[in-house]
Amino acid sequence: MASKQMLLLAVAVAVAVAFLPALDAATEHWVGDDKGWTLGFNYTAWAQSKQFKVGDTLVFKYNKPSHTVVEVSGADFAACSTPEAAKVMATGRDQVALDSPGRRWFVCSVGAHCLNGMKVRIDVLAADDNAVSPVAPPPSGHASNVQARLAQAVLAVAALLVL
Ligand SMILES: *[C@@H]1O[C@H](CO)[C@@H](O)[C@H](O)[C@H]1NC(C)=O
Ligand SMILES: [Cu+2]
Repeated sequence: MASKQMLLLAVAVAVAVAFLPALDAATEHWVGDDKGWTLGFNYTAWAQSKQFKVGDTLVFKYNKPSHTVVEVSGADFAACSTPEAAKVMATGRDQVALDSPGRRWFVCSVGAHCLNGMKVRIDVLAADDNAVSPVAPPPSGHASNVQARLAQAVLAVAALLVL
């Protein structure tokens, strides 16, 4: 009789499925994917195709002397200007932790690279936003989310037992 094992397996599967989306691991985003941080790439379109959340990391990869990464204000982003005091990252593999929700702007400070498209705006979502759409009603609190998932798991197990 394997029924007890089957039941345990069913419970394990149901719980795992119910909790999978909640485990939503932090993502390391390679800016520009395999193209990296370079000229001739549309970072606006790139950023629109991604979802950034608190806990994720940006990695700007490029040939070291050719480019830089500078975090700027929205106004400087729009104007492609970099303030004297701005911190210039230039290692060729610059990592930026997305540690709080909100909008951030990055440009390359070399020559006219920013004007030629080496600029990217990143909208960082709160970590527990399952934000498929940012205009969705505010998600319920984490605790009630867990309760809902537990209820799902119990229902799934019950359904399996009935079958
Ligand atoms: C980059 O992509 C965005 C979004 O798809 C688009 O609006 C924009 O015109 C593109 N920019 C260039 C320079 O092609
Ligand atoms: Cu550049």
